[in-house]
Amino acid sequence: MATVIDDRNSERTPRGTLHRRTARLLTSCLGCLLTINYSLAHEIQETPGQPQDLTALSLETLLHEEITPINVLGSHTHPKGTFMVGYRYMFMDMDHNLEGTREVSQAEVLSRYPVVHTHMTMEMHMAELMYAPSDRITVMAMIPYSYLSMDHLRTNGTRFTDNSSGIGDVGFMGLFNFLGDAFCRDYCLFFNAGVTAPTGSIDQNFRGRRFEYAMQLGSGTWNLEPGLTYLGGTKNLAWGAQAMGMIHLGENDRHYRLGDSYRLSAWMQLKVTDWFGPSARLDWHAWGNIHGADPALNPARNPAFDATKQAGERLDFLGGLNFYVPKGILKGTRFSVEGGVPIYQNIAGPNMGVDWMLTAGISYTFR
Ligand SMILES: [Cu+2]
Repeated sequence: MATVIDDRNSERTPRGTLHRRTARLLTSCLGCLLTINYSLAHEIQETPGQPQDLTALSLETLLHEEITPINVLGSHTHPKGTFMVGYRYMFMDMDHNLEGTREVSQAEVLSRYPVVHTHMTMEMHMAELMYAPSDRITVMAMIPYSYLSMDHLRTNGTRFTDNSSGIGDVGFMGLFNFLGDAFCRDYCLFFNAGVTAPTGSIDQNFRGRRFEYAMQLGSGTWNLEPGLTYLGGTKNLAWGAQAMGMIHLGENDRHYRLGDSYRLSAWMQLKVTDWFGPSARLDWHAWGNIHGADPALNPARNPAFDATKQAGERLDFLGGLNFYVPKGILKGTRFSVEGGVPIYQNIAGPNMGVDWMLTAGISYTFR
C-alpha cells in the first residue's frame, strides 16, 4: 500500500533539525579554518621579499587567487588590470527518486502519480569573463547554456524523454575585497554582489505540453546573489569558504517565483608543485519551495509539477585536480576537474535525487 505522507510534515521534520545540525557543522569548520589561518598569517607576515610592485607580478601572484575550486562561483579575485576568460562544463546525473531522505521505488511513485521520472541529466556550458579595475575590486560576467534531459515512465508502461536546451540566466557579479591582503596571499575576505537577469526560458515544452519546473532554463525573475568569501593559505596549502544566497525577486510571467537558495562551501587545496594541486571540498545547498505556480502544470499528474514539493537540501563531497601552466606562451592557463557525490540529501518529493556530478574547466588569465 502506498504510504501517504503529509508533505508539510515530511519536509519540516527532517529539515528543521538537520538544517541546524549541518549549519552548525559548517560553522565550526569555518571557525577552525579562521583559527588555523590566524596563527599562520602571523608567520607569513614576517617573511620578507614578497613582491609589492605590480609590474613584477610573478606567476604565483597572478594565479594565487585562482587556487580555489573551479566550481565555486566568484571564489577568487584578480590583481589590478588583469583579465580572465574561462569556460566550464558541468554534468549532473540523477538516477533515483527520494522523498525526504527515503528512496522511493518507481512502482511506489506510479501508485500515486500517472508518471515517474527514471533518469535526469543536467549539463551546463558556462562562459566567464573577469576583469579587475583595482586590486580590491573584480567584476565578472557569466553566460550559461544548459542542456537538460529527463526520462519518464507512464503507468501503462510506455516511456518518453523530454529535452530542453538554451541560454540560462546571465549573471554579473562584483567582488569587493574589504579585509586582509589585496592579493589574498595570507588571508582575505570579500563581499560578492551578484545579480542575474531573466534571460533563460521558462516556457520549455513539447508541442505545447509544458515541462517540469526543473526542466526550465531560467527563473523568469531578476535575482540577487549576495555572498561572503574567505580565502587563506600558506606556501603549500590554500583554503577557503564561501556563503552565498540566491534571492528571487517578484513573480515571473508564468505566475511563480522560484524558492530562494543558500549555499555554504568550504575547501582545501594542496600546492604540490607550481603546476599541480589536488583539492577537496564540502558543499551544502538548501533551496525553498516555489511561490505561486505555473497554471499549465497540474500537480496531481507529476510530482515535479507540484510547486509545494520542490524544496530540498544536499551536502556534497567533491575532489578536484588542478593544473597550471607555469611558463611559455600559455602561462596563466589553468585546467581543472572536480567530481563529487552527495553524502546527504533531503528533498521534498517524490522527486529526483542526485547521484554524482562532474565539472571540468579551463581559464586563461592575462594582462
Ligand atoms: Cu578569474
